[in-house]
Amino acid sequence: MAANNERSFIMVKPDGVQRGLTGEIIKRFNNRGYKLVACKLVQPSKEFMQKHYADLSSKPFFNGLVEYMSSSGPVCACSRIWENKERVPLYCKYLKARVKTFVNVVKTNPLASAPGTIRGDYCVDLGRNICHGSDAVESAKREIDLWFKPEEVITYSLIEAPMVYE
Ligand code: IDP
Ligand code: MG
Repeated sequence: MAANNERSFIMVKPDGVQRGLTGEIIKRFNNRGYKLVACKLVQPSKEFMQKHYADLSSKPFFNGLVEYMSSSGPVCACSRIWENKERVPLYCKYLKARVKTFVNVVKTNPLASAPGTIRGDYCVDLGRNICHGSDAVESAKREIDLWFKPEEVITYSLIEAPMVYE
């Protein structure tokens, strides 16, 4: 089986952790065949969240976002590999669509998110949307490097892979 090993970064936000939805969110990605390669609970500082969301620093909601992400409880940071047999250029597009679709169908606002997606099923407000998913392979790389030490990202074979992939 030829597999691409592009990684995504997914994070259960503080409201998702506080509401006991961490397992549910991890399960959704597991069920679809994503391989979990890193996972930890973190209480990020404001400075850390400012770095994570640096490209949104000019937005009016930036301070509230940083406050929300750093003050009300831990977040659960995860990295996953979606193993498939597509060529990499195609795959990059695919990962973006896949992760964004799982989280929210490219909608940040939960009220606009389709039922069946994580945001569409579990939350209501824009500023309490329970889950982050990187929006591209490049941003996933940046986020994984920010959140994990290299030794925290584990290499292993998924025993069920031949049952998921032809
Ligand atoms: P995304 O999480 O769907 O990729 P981004 O535009 O990257 O959305 O924004 C990051 C996060 O900032 C969102 O998930 C949400 O928590 C928050 N956010 C985005 N837009 C608003 C807003 O207009 N008001 C309050 N919070 C917002
Ligand atoms: Mg985003």
